[in-house]
Amino acid sequence: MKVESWIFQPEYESMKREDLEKLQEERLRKLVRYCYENSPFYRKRFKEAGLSPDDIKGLDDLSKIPFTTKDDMREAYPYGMLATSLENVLEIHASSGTTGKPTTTFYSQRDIDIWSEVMARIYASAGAKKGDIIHNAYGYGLFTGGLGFHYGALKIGAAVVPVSSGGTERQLTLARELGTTILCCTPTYAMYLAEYARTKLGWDPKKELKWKSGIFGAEPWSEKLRQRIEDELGLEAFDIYGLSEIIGPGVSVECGEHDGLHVFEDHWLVEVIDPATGEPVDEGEVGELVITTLTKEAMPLLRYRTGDLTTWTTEECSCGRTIGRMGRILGRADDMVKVRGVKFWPKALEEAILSVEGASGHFIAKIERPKIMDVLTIEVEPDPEVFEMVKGDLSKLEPLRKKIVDKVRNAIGVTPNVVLKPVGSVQRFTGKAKRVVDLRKLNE
Ligand code: DLL
Repeated sequence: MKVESWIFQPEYESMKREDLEKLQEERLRKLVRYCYENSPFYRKRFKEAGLSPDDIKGLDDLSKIPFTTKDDMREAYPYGMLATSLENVLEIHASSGTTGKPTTTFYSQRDIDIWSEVMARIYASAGAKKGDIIHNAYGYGLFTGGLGFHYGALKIGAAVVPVSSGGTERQLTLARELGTTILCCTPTYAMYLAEYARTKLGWDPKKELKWKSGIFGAEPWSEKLRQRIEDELGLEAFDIYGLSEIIGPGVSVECGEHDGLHVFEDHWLVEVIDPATGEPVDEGEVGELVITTLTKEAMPLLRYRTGDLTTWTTEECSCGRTIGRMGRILGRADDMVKVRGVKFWPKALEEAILSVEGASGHFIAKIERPKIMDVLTIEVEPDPEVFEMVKGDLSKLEPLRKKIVDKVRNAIGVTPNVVLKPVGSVQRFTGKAKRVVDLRKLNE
């Protein structure tokens, strides 16, 4: 199904690039002065770099400003990145901090207004409008997904069902009974919803559910997964990108062309750099995304290194937006796994496995080093229909298993052990999926 994608604020999303750059320049100058005057963190940074706000006159001076990193954010925990008085703060989010110190994000009223605005643009791009019923299955809580999608729905005047994550059967029942029209969740959860509807409830999801579009993000996902979700749920799937440090969801989204994600450049100033040297890469080349928050108040960030790898283009898009587009995220530099010296991203495994007919997208990959050599073992469930056909006798699916081995070997250059598992035995995720487990680290 193709929805009617529209532009919420053409005055910003479709402005002449010349005007956009002027606006960015003005906002950058203002922001730099604001940071210098209000953020103890940035004042110190500027002094250490021998910089004064007067040195930043335009976009060409951006590279004089030092990068801000996740480590800076961790060190500043809990309040060190705040650039306004605590009285102006209305909302605080924190990361789980499972790998080190957590990080915090602060929002003033102005920041929440910006968040609502960029999320409204995202809904419009995915064809949502007043009259729609938003099924918001992103987690509400410290994770920014739930609330970000909530604020955007209010802004466009759509009804939002704050179902949050988990309770899959209840989600599906509610979706059917209320007739929700737009699905918002992680792509892996969308796949699970489709599977659950089909196998556990015996529904044809396309008939029982009214979802016409889905806004999926918070984790890397492949074109193959998009195809599966679209085929099974009969909706148009849009990729959305964002991160808590910048705003939460709301940095960029696909339009109806599905040829990259439009970044709201009036708020987010983009650079793509070579992660090793910090130098800019050319348009179209892969590099690390760096973002400067041009308009934020409580926790503005200058040249924040996201760790996410992508490409960038300012070429005009046929949707009518003039703002630039980033490519779909390939992965994070630190999520890349190395097996027997070969590096790859989890997304490549997903793409390879889903390209095999009869394989489901439910898999978990484990990397171990029992002796000298790394061993990659992938546990994969067959599609429920295929599983049913052989009456649960997985030994009858040897050709399928071999096909998966071949596809993965061709995709990443490492031969995996593939083990087929009964349907329902591989872990399901309601939020961000973790499908590659590196057991070498535990044994080090
Ligand atoms: O995941 C915000 C969000 C919520 C985005 C809902 C989209 C939808 P964090 O938990 O801080 O925030 O995680 C941010 O997730 O740096 C990327 O590595 C990854 N990520 C987010 N969106 C995408 C995407 C939210 N569309 C981190 N594709 C980011 C690939 C994504 N990776």
